[in-house]
Amino acid sequence: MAEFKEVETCVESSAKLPLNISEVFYFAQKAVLHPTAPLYDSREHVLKPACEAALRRIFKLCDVDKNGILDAAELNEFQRKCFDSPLQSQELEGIQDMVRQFGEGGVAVVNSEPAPSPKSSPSSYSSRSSRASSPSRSFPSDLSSNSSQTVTPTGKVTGLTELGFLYLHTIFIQRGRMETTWTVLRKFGYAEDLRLTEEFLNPKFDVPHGCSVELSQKGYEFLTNLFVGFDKDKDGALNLSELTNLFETSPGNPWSNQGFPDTTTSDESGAVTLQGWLAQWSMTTLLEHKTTLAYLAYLGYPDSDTTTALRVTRPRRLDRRGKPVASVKGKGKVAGRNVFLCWVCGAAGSGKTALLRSFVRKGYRDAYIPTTKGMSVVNSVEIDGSEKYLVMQEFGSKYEAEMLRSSKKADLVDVILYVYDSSDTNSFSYISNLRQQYSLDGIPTLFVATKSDLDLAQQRHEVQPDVYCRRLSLQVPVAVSIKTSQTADVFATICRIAMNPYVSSASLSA
Ligand SMILES: Nc1nc2c(ncn2[C@@H]2O[C@H](COP(=O)(O)OP(=O)(O)OP(=O)(O)O)[C@@H](O)[C@H]2O)c(=O)[nH]1
Ligand SMILES: [Mg+2]
Repeated sequence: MAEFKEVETCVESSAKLPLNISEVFYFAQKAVLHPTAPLYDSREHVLKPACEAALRRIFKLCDVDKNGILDAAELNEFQRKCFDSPLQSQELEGIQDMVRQFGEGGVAVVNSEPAPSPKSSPSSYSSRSSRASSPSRSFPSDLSSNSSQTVTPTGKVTGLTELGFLYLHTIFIQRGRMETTWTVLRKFGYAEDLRLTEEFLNPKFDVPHGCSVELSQKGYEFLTNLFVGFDKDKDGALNLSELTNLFETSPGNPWSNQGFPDTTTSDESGAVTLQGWLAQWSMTTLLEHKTTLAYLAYLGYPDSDTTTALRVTRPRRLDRRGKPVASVKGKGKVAGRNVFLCWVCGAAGSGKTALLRSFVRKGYRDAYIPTTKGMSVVNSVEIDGSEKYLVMQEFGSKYEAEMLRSSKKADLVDVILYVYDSSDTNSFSYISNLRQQYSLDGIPTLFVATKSDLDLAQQRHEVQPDVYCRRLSLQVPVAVSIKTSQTADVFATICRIAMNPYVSSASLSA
């Protein structure tokens, strides 16, 4: 076995005596189900890099309070998730002793300060121990317990560091307990190749056409806890380094090329607030719920089934048909939907971006920067005491027509906002043409006249905007000036329309 490292086990057996017959089958099965090779380099006596990386990631996910140490409660939760059985009392202590004997830095005193992250590779310690030539089944501590704190003689509470966690798995493997490490890896969604499985990242989740996806109560709870855990300076916002830490167990910030954090509310320094964080996830879930599902897996959602963090709403079509939906509080037709999508259309320079930016409380800019690629922002809006999320999208003049042409995409829109510049004579005809070109009448609609701080211009159009709207039985345009912060409660108005879609659809009267 010393020469041929690929040999997992050597068992002396005899069919005649008989000797070790069941052992032969046991070890043969084990070699297939819990192979050593992907985990451990038997020549160098170290964990293989992919295994080490996976275990480091698992450690981070289990370290709920993010102090760099797994304390008794965290280890017990880990134990519950992986082995579904309690730790024997004293075992926690036994584990720490074992880790201490194995190498330095594996156990640390639990305090409020984060433990320094391990710099040294476990290779520096692993070579001290050699792999047992035949696996033992006597190793008792598959970490399990009704967890007692481990306390040093000086009365200090201790726990396992990331390095200690790696030591522990090295010990398991060296003692032939590969199944323990494999169980842990599989419970955390890893496949044989030590990558997260496709089913874990992208579980089956059916969304009937026209329905939308929102976060469930459990989903919001998880994301709130995550936020609180990573808000190390307790200032109620996640700054860049806190966000980087949070996304360390994932491929990175999923919104980095979408203009985040300008897409949601943040504090003056640009750190995302809890409100902004939950709003951003509400938007992601509405627009691309598969990203949310993958990130729930990456970020350590506690259920093995991540779809419990989501819920599917009823189709918008049903809300748009039938009787008008009377009350916002009503538990009738619209009850349950909390996240709404609003498209913002209008001529170039009419003030769409300014409106979107003001919605997420970003400062007004005098300079005109035309929108070249789509932009989506989200914020919460309080409607009669309940909180709704409103997602507002602008596409840029190049893509606007394409979006409006796609009836499949338009089925997912709750409100179309037609924006025109009230100081520009040609602005209104642009949206009137748009409406003529595409059949968008079934979608609830609101007109907004921007730049009300400037002189009102007569629109070069057969009828003036007020008359145009009245003819469609729609509300007359809402006049706003972002420059002077006069938003006329337009965002709440949009939400109310989204919640009462029947009453603002032009098709009924056009
Ligand atoms: N006076 C005044 N100017 C405004 C107001 N809102 C926007 N603007 C200015 O109008 C110009 C265009 O605004 P944007 O919000 O970029 O217009 P847009 O509709 O997004 O333009 P595109 O992205 O090119 O389609 C900018 O220079 C803004 O500063 C307002 O309320 N009052
Ligand atoms: Mg723009």
